[in-house]
Amino acid sequence: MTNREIADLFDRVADMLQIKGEIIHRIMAYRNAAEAIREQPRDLRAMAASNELGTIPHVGKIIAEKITEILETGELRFYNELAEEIPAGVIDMLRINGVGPKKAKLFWDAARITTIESLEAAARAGKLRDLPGMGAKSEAKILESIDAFKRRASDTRMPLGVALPAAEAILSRLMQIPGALKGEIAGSIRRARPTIGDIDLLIASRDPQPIMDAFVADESVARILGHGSTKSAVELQNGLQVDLRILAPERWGTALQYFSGSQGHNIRVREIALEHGLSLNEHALTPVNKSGEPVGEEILCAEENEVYARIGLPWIPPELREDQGEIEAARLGKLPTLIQLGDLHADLHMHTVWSDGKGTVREMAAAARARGRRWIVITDHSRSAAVANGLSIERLMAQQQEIRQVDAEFAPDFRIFHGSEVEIKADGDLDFPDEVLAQLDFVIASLHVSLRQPREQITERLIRAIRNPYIDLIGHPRGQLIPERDGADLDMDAVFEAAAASGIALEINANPERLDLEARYARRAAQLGIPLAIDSDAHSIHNMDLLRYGVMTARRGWIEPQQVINTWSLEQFMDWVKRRG
Ligand code: DGT
Ligand code: CA
Ligand code: CA
Ligand code: ZN
Repeated sequence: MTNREIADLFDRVADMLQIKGEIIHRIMAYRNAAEAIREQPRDLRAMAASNELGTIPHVGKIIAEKITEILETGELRFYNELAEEIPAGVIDMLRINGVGPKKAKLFWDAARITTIESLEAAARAGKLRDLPGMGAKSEAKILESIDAFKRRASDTRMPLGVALPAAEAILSRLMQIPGALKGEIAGSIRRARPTIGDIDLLIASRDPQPIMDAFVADESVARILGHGSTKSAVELQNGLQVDLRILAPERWGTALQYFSGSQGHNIRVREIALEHGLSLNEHALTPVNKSGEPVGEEILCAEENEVYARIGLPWIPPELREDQGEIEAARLGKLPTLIQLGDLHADLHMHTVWSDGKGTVREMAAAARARGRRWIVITDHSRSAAVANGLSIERLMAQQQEIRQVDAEFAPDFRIFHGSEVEIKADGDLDFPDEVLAQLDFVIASLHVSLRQPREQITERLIRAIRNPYIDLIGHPRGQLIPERDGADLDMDAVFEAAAASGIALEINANPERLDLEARYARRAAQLGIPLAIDSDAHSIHNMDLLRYGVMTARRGWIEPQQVINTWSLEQFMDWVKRRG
């Protein structure tokens, strides 16, 4: 069994315990273990053999025993016992948005529904609406969710935040092998798509065999799908496919250009090459006549910029290569100067132990300073966010004292400001009154609850927050979760119009589970002159390193440094905040 299969099994155990109404503590033990196993790059079998299972977070003695049982017998008795009690289809129903364990049990007990298909049939026949706690509305919602589920099930893309670290780890191991001259992650990762179909690795070498052999034997590999001397493919423990191609260094440029995609971009580039009498493929440029027959020697490109230069274009940053106007901009010499991680001086959204974070104010500040930031804003959750241990007004004011004290310790080279991530409540009210907000240095407002309100209602709710002069930034504006939850049904044109009018900033939340605003919306917002912020939303020191995903997303959205408030000087930032009230 692969790590992923073991993780899936534990998730199913958690689902079953949930339907049985077990205590949350017991359910979370399996959920957390599943998540940690999915993120574990090393093969569990090897870790079990060397007695290292206990080094995996959330894997204690009981879980470790269960892993060992699965590895030795191929099954888990505890799971089998639960499966005898609960039909598999009832557990599948939990994957439908709006069907939690209570509803699944209700449908099973009261309506004998034990599969997603029979759930859909019952909803279509109008048989769910009369069950306790249900109605015509919730019945229609379930039908909608079943449709969304079917779309998702046919799409097995992985979040960038999972694929990129996996790709980096493998590539860095392969680059240690003598003879590996250049290496790069190509494909959709290089273009910073928020979800990834498969990983494409390229290596330049004159001696491919040892690198290929090491690749298919890598510790993260679960299955070998193909093993050749220049091209191989494997499936990782986490289910991702990786393609590796190894080529001669003099052909590096054409290969990297080709395998970085997108297909749409490449089609345009090939057309332009033909206008120059050149046929372009992954190996080379070849002079051709009007009927496309070769009329000269191959032109090799060792660097990617040579490919573009040969056809009269400047090098185009990979994040832009989606045929979304980059070819036209390149031809006109109007490509943007894209933002880079080093341009960010500040992180304006993070949590501490005061709410649901893991670090203290002092720890978060020290970690941010160590990462080269010059100031941060502490923005813990507000009082109605009870599950996130949101701060009451009293605790907020106590926190302010602590922040002022720690700020004095760090000033003047590094500054710590006091903010809040204020809930926009279901009725559209903000969680703190204006006179409290006025005492904070920088205020974020975010939607976390009732994200499925109808378009008009949720748009109006967000716009009310945007118009409040004490709010400086809207956090993760759309509320999407990658890969499983679409954003709220917002009228983004109306949101942008209100934001531009109020002068508020909108966030690109860098957490790879959010990446919200996503690139296309960030691009639109910036075109309208709306300032953006790129924030880690860190809940631990370690999360601060997620900022790079926000930068990747911003680059994909054509964002230049001055459009992002985290790149401004401290004076410029403080002036802007002061003008806002
Ligand atoms: P993904 O894997 O679905 O997230 O997206 P990509 O863009 O990584 O796509 P993938 O892995 O199928 O192929 C990597 C790149 O190779 C792709 O972006 C462009 C290039 N490529 C692959 N197949 C074709 C093709 O049939 N035609 C063209 N023009 N380019 C291709
Ligand atoms: Ca790919
Ligand atoms: Ca591929
Ligand atoms: Zn947050």
